[in-house]
Amino acid sequence: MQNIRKELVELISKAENILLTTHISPDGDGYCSALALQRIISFLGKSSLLVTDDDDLSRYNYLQDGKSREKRFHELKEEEQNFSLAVVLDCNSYDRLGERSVLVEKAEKIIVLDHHEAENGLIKAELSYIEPSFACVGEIIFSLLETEINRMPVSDRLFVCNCLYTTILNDTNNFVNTNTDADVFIFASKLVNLGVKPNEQYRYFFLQHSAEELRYIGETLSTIELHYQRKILFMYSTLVMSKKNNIDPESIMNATRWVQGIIGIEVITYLREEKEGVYKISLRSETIDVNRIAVRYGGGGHKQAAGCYFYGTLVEAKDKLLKDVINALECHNG
Ligand SMILES: [Mn+2]
Repeated sequence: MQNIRKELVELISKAENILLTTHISPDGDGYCSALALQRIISFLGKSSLLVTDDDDLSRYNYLQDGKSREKRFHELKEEEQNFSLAVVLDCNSYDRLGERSVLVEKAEKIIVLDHHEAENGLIKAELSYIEPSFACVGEIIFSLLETEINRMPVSDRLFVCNCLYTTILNDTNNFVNTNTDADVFIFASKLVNLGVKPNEQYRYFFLQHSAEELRYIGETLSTIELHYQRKILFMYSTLVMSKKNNIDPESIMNATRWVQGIIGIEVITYLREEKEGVYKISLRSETIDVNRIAVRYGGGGHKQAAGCYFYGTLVEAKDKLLKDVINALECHNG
C-alpha cells in the first residue's frame, strides 16, 4: 500500500495534464470518487479534467461547489484529447469505458484504481491497483491519500469527504450490502470526524425522489414475476413507462433497490428497455455469482451485483436470462 501511494503521488506530480474518468453509466462510487480525487489532485498543485459521457448527473448537484472541472466526451476538441496521465476509477476494462477508451489508450501513462473483479479487456496501466476487498473506490482513495486529505483547507476537505461518503452510500447501500465490514465503518467514522453529516448525506443521496420517479418505479414493480419456486424475481421497465412519467432512467437509482429483501428471493433480474431491441440487464444475488453471468453477455460488476446489455426482444431476453440464472442456481445447489 505504501508503495502504491508513493507511485500514485509521483505519477500525479509528474503529469502535465490529467484525465479522470470512470465506467459507462457512472455511479455514486465512480463519479464521486473522481470528484474527490480531482480536488485532492488540485491540492497537490495539478489540474485535471473529469470526462464522462452524456449521462444526466444532476442528482449529484447537491455535492457540487462550482470548483469541479468536468467535460462531456463529445465536447472535447481533437486537440483536447491528449493527456499525459489518465486515471480510471471504479473500472478496470476498456470494454466498460465506452467511447472514452480512446482517451485512455492515447494517454502517455495510466493509473487504474478499482475494486471490481478483473474483467475482459483489462486496461494495461503503469499503476494498477485492483483490490476487490475494498467496499468502494472512495475507500481506496482515502486509504492512499488520507495524509493529503487531512492537510487540505477545510472547505475543500469537506467537499472531498462528502464525495467519499457518497461512494460508501452508493456501494454499500447505506451500510447494508455484504461488503459492509469493519473497515467501512472506520473509514466512515473518519469522514464524520472531518465534518460529514450522515443524516444529510443520506437524505440528499437516497431521498430526492420526484413523484414521477415513484410512479415509474410503481409501474416497474407491477411487472414483478416470480420463477423457479419463487427464488427468482423478474421485472422490467419499458420506454413507454419512462416517457409517460418523463423520467430519464439513468438519472435515478436502479429499480432493483426497491425489491431487495423480498422473502425467499435469491436472484433479482431486472430488464430496462434502453431503446428498441436493447435492454440493460441488472442482476442481484447473495446466493450466486451474478458477475459470471453478466460477463457472458459482455458486461460485468461484482459477485452480488452486475449488469450487461441484451440485444433482442423482451421475451428473448427473459427466456435466455432465466435459463442462465436457473442453471447457476442448480450448480450452486449441486
Ligand atoms: Mn464501485
